[in-house]
Amino acid sequence: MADSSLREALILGLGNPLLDVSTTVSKEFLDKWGLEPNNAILATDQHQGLVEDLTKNYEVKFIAGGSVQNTMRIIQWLFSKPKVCTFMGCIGNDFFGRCMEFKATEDGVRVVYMTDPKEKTGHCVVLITENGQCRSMCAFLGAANNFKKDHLVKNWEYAEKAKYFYVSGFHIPVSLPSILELANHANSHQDKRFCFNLSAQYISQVFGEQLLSVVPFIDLLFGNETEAAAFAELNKWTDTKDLKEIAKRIANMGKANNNKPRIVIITQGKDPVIVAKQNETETKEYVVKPIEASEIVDTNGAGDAFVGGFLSQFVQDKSIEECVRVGIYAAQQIIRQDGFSTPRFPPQF
Ligand code: 26A
Repeated sequence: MADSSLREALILGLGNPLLDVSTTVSKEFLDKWGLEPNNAILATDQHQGLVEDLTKNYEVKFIAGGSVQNTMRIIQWLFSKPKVCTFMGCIGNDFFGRCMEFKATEDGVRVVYMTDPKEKTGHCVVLITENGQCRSMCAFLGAANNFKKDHLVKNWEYAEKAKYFYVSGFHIPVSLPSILELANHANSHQDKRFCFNLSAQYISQVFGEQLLSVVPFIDLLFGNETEAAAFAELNKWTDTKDLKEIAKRIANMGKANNNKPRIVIITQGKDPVIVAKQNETETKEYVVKPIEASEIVDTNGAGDAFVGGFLSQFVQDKSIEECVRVGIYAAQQIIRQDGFSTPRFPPQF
């Protein structure tokens, strides 16, 4: 693949580094813990003992995860050059943290973790049901929750070097000041782009005000259909449920720098990917080539991989059509696998 435009530290990701504790469970297990089949939530007191119950009754896999870190890893899989992606987040001074560092580094990502010696590395319980079609995630953030802007400022050279920034909505409750620091930096440079993910419904539902404070800086916004609907509700767009219309409205929300028109990309599983651009009347739909249900092992991380595929082309100034095509390719590779591991074979798209 021609990647002459790629250089070290071109992309900077900020998110929660989490170790996934993943397995397939029964519907009864989900019900017992009050978990929905397809959701991502933060663990509460109600989930104390979940990991113990899980590891006692099921064989689990420990896999490096965290949504932004996954996206950075898949981008690196698509590039032959290492360290194009830098990733920041907070881990504990423990075995799981070091395992994750090893894994991400092995995948070619430069990790610039903050370490909190007082907290354990965060983990995320990933429960697969319905033959791999559904996944319920419950995150115990641990050290990931303690990321501080100081760490970003201390390592500002990576922000200076980066041209593309990618942050998840998941990080809003963790360090909004860090997000706004990056967002403002990208905003004040005409050649830089700030990319963001809606991440989960609860971000719009619980952290709506904070989310809206970031929106003016977002150049590229990713989300799925349920997250877009929750965001529409936050904006009280009660007159429509049409995703294309919602995408268009998001694209045209107030922007701090109108010289960089916003692009909104909404995925909806096997249904078409919707792309809306600020100031454009037409919203595009891109068909997803179906894959056999029997090929689907685990949909966990499909959204992260889609963003990775998309950005891998976007940073090379490819057309939106090409970005979507490679996004779908990456997502379909990941759902053929158990857990979010970068494939052991070179990409072919
Ligand atoms: C704050 N929350 C809930 C989270 C996450 C998360 N990454 C960051 N913050 N909840 C789940 N994930 C990650 O999503 C990936 C699949 O898309 C999981 O770690 C999993 O690897």
